[in-house]
Amino acid sequence: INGANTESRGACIVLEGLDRSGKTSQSTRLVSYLEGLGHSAELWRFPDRTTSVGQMISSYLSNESQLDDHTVHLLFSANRWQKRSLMERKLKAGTSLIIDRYSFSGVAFSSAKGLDFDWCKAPEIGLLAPDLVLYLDIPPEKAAERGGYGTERYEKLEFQRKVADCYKVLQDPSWKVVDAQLPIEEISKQVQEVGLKCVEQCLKGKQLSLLWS
Ligand code: DGP
Ligand code: NA
Ligand code: NA
Repeated sequence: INGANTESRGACIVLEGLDRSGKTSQSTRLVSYLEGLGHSAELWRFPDRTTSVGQMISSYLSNESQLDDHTVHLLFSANRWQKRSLMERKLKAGTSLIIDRYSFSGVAFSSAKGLDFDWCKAPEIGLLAPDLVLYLDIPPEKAAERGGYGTERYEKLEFQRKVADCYKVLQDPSWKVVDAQLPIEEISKQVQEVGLKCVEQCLKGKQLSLLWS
């Protein structure tokens, strides 16, 4: 990426996991922790339901509209592309982005429906690659027990089992897998430790890269 070489920058940290795995609380906590240490950090989430594309996604998820699976996949991807340049600007300006779901959700949820894996990855090519992926690992059955699912389209045990299998295919050794069944404070501790290490590497000028790398 142009001009990124040894500039100090913010870290791009993505949290992934099944619905009800605790991503949202852990992302929020990580942002507070980093800010408490004096780092600039923002909480982001995908889908970003505030954009025009995000509103289409939102109405699909709440079953207010029906869309072909491929179409939905491309909308989720477009929703990330809508934010790409802002992401790059923020990171280069030194703000770390803690992101609740990203392209890995895109591939896991769509390939769980039976769409071709490589076809699912294709529209994500060229988006910024995260510096760290934190995977909150929870058995689908346990996630389902957590206060029950909401009424959104994907919040069904049978489907979440498939998503879990797809995440396993996507996982690589660079991911940090955290046991999401540990006490919340223990999870936070682990998340903070690797999160801070990642932020420090980026401050030292770790290069930004692109998906899929
Ligand atoms: P959330 O706002 O994190 O609860 O996400 C809403 C739902 O959408 C959740 O079940 C995960 C799913 N999801 C998130 N990103 C994508 C994506 O890129 N593609 C597909 N198909 N589903 C996604
Ligand atoms: Na959800
Ligand atoms: Na969530």
